[in-house]
Amino acid sequence: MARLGEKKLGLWQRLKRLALTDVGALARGLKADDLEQMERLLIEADFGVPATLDLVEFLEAEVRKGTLKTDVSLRDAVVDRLGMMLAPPTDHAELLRAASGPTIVLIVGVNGVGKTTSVAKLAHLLTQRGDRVLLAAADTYRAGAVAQLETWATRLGIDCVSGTSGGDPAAVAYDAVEAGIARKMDVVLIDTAGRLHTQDGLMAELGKVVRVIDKKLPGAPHEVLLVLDGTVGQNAVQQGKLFSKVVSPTGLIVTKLDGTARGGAVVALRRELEVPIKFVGTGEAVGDLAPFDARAWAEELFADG
Ligand SMILES: Nc1nc2c(ncn2[C@@H]2O[C@H](COP(=O)(O)OP(=O)(O)O)[C@@H](O)[C@H]2O)c(=O)[nH]1
Ligand SMILES: [Mg+2]
Repeated sequence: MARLGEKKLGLWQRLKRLALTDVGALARGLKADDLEQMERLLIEADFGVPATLDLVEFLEAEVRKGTLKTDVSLRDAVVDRLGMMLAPPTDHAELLRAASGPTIVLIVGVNGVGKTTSVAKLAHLLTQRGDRVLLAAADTYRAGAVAQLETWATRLGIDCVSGTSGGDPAAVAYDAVEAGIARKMDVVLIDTAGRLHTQDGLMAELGKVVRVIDKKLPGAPHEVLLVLDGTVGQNAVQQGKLFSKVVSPTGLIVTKLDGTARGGAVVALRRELEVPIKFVGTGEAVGDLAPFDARAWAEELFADG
C-alpha cells in the first residue's frame, strides 16, 4: 500500500504515540491536548466529526475509568468500538431478495464513482454463487456507457438489455424487468447515469426509473445500491444525503478502497447515513468487490504494523 509522508505510520501507530506519550499517560488520564490531537488524527483519516467525537469521548471515558492500562487494551477497545459503529442493522441481509421472481437491483451514484464497474463485479460475484444474472444498461445519457456495460457482459458471458444512446432510461429498466421475469433470472442489475444536464434532472429521472420498475413488478426494486467513492471523504457523505432524499438507498457500495489508507471514509458514511454498507470495491478488476465485514474493517484500519 502506498502511503506518503505522515501516512507512513499506520493509524494505530500514530494513535498509540499520542495515547502513550509517556509511560504513565494511560494511568494518569488523557490531557486535553492529547484528546485534541487524537481528534485531528481521526478527522484527517476521513472519519468525519460525529464518529471522531464518539470515538474520542469513548476513549477518554475508558481511560478515566482506568480500564485501559496497556497499548494492547487500548487497541482492543478502539477496534471493538469501531466494529460496533460499523456494524450493520440487526436485520441486515447482504442482498435483499424478492420473495419470488427476479430480484431487481438498481445501482445509483454520481459520475465516475464506479457504478458500471460495480455492476460487473456484483454480476461476477453472484454468477459465481450460481445466480442467473441479467444486466441492464440504463445509462443512456453518456455516449459509451452502454458499450462499457455490454463489454463487461460479453466478458462475463451474461446478457445485457440495452437502450439507445439518448433514449429513455426508464424504458430500458422496464424492458429489463420484463426480460428478467420472462427469462426466469434470479437477479437483474440495472446500471444508471450519474450525470444529466442538471442535478435536479438526474434526481427526477432516477425517481421515475424507480416508479416504472415498481409498476412493472410491485415491490421492486428490492435493492437500491448507492455507489460512493471512498477516497473523497466528506463529499461522499454529501452525495449520500442527496440521493437519500430521492431514491431511499437500501445499501452502499464504497469503491476505490484499494488500500486502507483512506478507509476512514467508511466510518463516516456508516455513521452519517442511515444506510448499511453492503460491499466494498478494492480495485479495478472484476474480482475486486467484497461483502463488507465491519469487524475485519475495524481491525484493518487499526492494524498493528
Ligand atoms: N482503483 C479502483 N478503481 C475503481 C474502482 N471501482 C471503479 N474504479 C475505476 O473508476 C473509474 C470509473 O468507473 P465507472 O464504473 O465507469 O464509474 P461510473 O461512472 O460510476 O459508472 C474506472 O476507471 C474504474 O476502473 C475501485 O474499487 N478501485
Ligand atoms: Mg457508468
